[in-house]
Amino acid sequence: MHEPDSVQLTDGMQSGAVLHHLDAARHRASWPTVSAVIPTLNEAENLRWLLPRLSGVNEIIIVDGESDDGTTDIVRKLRPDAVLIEQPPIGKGAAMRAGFQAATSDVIVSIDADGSMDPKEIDAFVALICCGFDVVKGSRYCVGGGSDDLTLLRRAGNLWLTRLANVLYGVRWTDLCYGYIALRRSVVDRLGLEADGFEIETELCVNAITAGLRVAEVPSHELDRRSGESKLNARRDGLRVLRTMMRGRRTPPPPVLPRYEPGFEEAG
Ligand SMILES: Nc1nc2c(ncn2[C@@H]2O[C@H](COP(=O)(O)OP(=O)(O)OP(=O)(O)O)[C@@H](O)[C@H]2O)c(=O)[nH]1
Ligand SMILES: [Mg+2]
Repeated sequence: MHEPDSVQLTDGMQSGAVLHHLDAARHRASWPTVSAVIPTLNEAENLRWLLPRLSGVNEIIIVDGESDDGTTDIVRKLRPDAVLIEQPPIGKGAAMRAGFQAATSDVIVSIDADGSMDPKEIDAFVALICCGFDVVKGSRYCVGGGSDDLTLLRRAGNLWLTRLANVLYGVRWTDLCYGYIALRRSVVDRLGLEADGFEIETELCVNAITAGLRVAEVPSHELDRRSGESKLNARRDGLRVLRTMMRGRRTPPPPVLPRYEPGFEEAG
């Protein structure tokens, strides 16, 4: 993609339309490359739905936890160009961290393999990164978001944990425990991620705040898991989220670094 050298003024074309044309061309030219990082644990059937819908991303990174349902065979068949990392099933967090380290694009989008996150929403996440945010987190509870999937227990737990995060970190989030998240690859190392389990999403968001990064929410509609079983245990993983939040609050903030400006240069 390149900037147009000139724009032809055709009959009836107003100057406003020319500006719009130029603006659209400039935005197309600066659209970043995107890596999708997908943790998988026995998600073969769901990947049949997800992988063909990821045509808009530049790189697909699958981190598989030794699935025994043919997940890796489906990946090799449907997307032979995908980067496939295999590791023991330590947890979603360990898988996401491995995927982040392997990614090479400007922007990383983490997306579950179970078909609950619609790849059509990726552009909305990336657009906010282009506006200057470092981390863009999906929200099922802001206007325009929703969920077909949350049980009452999970909904109540997430609401309580989100409110606590807002108090502890001085933010006004509407949804804490949701894994549809985009981030600039250049900020990955500043996040200091260590979580192995489902608390990774919380760790990513609260560490972004303590590192002085710019975090935004974007509406997202969570669909039902298409098939297979959830690996999340609301009580056990909720407690891990809580511990992660408390620990993050006690950790002294890192030295203040200059903020990133919009653009996709490497972190210095
Ligand atoms: N590699 C790897 N992936 C995992 C592991 N645990 C979970 N995942 C993946 O992480 C993603 C999220 O897990 P889910 O079980 O869907 O969790 P959830 O979305 O909170 O639960 P549901 O709403 O019931 O689907 C899925 O793509 C899983 O396959 C693991 O130990 N290793
Ligand atoms: Mg899921």
